[in-house]
Amino acid sequence: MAVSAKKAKAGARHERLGLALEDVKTMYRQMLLMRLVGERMMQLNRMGRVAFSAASDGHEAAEVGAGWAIQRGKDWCVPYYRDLGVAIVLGLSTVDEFRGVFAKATDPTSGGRQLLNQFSSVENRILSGSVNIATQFPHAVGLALAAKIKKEDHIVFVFGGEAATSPGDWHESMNFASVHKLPVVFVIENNLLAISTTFEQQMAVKNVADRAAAYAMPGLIADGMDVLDSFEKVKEAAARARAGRGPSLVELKCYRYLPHTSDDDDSKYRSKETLAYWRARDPIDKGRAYLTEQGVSAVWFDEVRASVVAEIEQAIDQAESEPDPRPEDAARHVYAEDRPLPRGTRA
Ligand SMILES: Cc1ncc(C[n+]2csc(CCOP(=O)(O)OP(=O)(O)O)c2C)c(N)n1
Repeated sequence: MAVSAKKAKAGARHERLGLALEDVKTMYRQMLLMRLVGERMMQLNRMGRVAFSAASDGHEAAEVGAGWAIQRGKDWCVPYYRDLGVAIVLGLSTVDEFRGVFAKATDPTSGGRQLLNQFSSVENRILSGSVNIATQFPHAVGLALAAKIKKEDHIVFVFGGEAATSPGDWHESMNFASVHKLPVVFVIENNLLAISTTFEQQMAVKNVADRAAAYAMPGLIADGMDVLDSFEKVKEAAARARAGRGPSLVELKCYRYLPHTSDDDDSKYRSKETLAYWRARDPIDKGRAYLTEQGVSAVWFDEVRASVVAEIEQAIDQAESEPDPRPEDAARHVYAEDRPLPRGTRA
């Protein structure tokens, strides 16, 4: 379309952010993959094929946008359980995701020992976390301190939900990182809910970002339903860390569409109207509208959807057919192996 081409030439948003149109199309595919994986894992749970699921629907733009600010294989990333999109951007394959969902022996993160979505990868520098809220922050700050001491030029990204800014771990980490000017970016995905606890019940400040002032660091706010805005703000914080100017806090304002997990009944704490309000602001629809404006055809969207669906179904078939972990392996990596027994004890 002539009009779209003109708009793109006039300096489209993505170009001002240093992205090519192909990059934005890749971001769109990653968001769609994340959405359809989330929906499919919830269905598999209801079908009785997987024991437990937790989807990240509604967080697509926030996570994919933030993920694009990370230099893959160079920076370290400490995600939390909602960060399927970050893991996808950093290279998690769909089949590996479903190996975790089905808790198979082949699950690369834990061989089926942990809950799903405890992302980790040595190759992609993703540090495994814990479901215990906020424990990831001291780990990330430790990584950043090590980078500073060793004069390495990578930076560290750590993610959490807004409720993760309540425990002391987060405040201590923010303070320590700021005092020592560490190269770390604190990314908070504020979806307004901590299971059933609302944002207003959780904290009295208007924005999570307001808390940054107490630690003398910038507090940026992004529209977490907009992939380019999320990318821009996290990239800005990353540039500050890369330049040795210390940590920042970035709040990505988004919303969770599905129940907290497959074991949660969200009708007990939110109305259909609230959900409809946020559904009308769908980050994937927003991404599609942007690409359409840039001249991307409807056929391309159909093709992408078909390829994502095929990739997911193939991954499910593959993962489900693989072996379950062996019961005798349950405690592997929990206790040291091949260690001599204390003197006087018998095998
Ligand atoms: C220390 C601790 N307390 C309580 C829980 C139980 N819990 C699991 S998820 C969750 C809510 C977290 O909300 P938020 O950090 O906003 O992230 P979201 O799940 O909304 O993405 C809670 C309270 C926990 N895992 N760890």
